[in-house]
Amino acid sequence: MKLAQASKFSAARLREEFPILARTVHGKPLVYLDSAATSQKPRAVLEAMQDYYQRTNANIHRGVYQISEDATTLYEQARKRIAASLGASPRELVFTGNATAAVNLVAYSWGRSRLKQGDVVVLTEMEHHANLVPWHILRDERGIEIRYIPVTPEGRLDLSNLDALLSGAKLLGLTHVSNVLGTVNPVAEIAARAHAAGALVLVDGAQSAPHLHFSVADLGCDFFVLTGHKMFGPTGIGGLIARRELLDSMPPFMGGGDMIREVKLSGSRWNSVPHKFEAGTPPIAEAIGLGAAVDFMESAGRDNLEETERALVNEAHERLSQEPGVRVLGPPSTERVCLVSFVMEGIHPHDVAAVLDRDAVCVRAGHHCAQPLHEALGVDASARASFHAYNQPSDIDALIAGLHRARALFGV
Ligand code: 7TS
Repeated sequence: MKLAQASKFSAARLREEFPILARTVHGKPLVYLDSAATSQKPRAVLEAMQDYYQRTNANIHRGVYQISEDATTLYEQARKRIAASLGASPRELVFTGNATAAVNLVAYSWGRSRLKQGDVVVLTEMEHHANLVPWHILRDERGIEIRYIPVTPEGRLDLSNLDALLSGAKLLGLTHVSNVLGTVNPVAEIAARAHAAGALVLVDGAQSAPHLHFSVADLGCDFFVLTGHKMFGPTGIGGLIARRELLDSMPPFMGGGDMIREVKLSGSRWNSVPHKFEAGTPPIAEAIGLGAAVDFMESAGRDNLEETERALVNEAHERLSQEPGVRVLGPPSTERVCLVSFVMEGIHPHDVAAVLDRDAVCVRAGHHCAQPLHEALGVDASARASFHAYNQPSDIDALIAGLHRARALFGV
């Protein structure tokens, strides 16, 4: 990757590594402000995947021939690099299809083997549906109790009643960064309090791993879920990071090839972790792509990426806050990363997004799979501009100009 050779980080050079950002839509330059939904992919990721398919494509963990062994090595090396980038050991990283699959793995395997009627799981009102619905399914099936940490009108977790909520809880599940508010939650502090109450902690890192530089160990959680496509990687690959003994003690979630040590008609014995949780042919090219994405972030410098993005989010937050008739959701920009959601007086978020699309500005509108959070904030929907380090200040100009056009068009 060229950035690795660059002595000094350049945001403009980073941007050039993303081929899609050079295209036009409706005859206008693409302004991509929906990275919280999925990030764009750098050339290094596209090339790593294409190279795998062109030179090494074979199934893994089973071939005795060279290219199968090479594919296995590439897949397991990707696991090592991805785990290391999050301060974890490769044996603690189970590859899944995405963050949703990782939460479901915990709910199905850990949840169904450990939770019985009346057991308590604590979640927050800020969760993405991916960390709500699997627990709702379990509640309907097992009769567990779910309690919620409320959100303040400013978009922070209200921790004033935390100890009471945690009393008797078996698990606390919370998002590290809100996909609607950008709020960075004080996960380490909350995890310590949950552990003191005897609960395990699941952290949803879908929005934090792409934007913040941290070690999962420092969060003090037991389960951490991530999704590759928001961190410059391809779709179809995510992960669950969990303590080794915890994974060892959990039953398999899905059964099939590769997750077994031995199968007889009378029964099966499981493979060791993480393979015990990776039944069937895994997303090989996708894991390799995510490994390349992690290398890309590291060669650009995680701190450089964070700094570039922080400046963009600060500016977007400031300018949107000054717009008449615009209500920005969530905390000040010092407490948030990666995105700014807002509502405009007199114009539905879907209409805002549709007007912006005419200028090739891509934002998401709706409840962003966080319906309870929108309800808590007293809005049906919002528009959301989200960033990665490949965005540039002129993207914010285009966003603001689009909002002015929307206001003129709707006469508000
Ligand atoms: N958790 C959070 C906090 C998320 O933002 C998302 C996706 C997920 C979990 C699920 O990730 P997946 O890869 O399994 O789908 N969030 C969004 C979003 O905000 N807009 O589109 C997807």
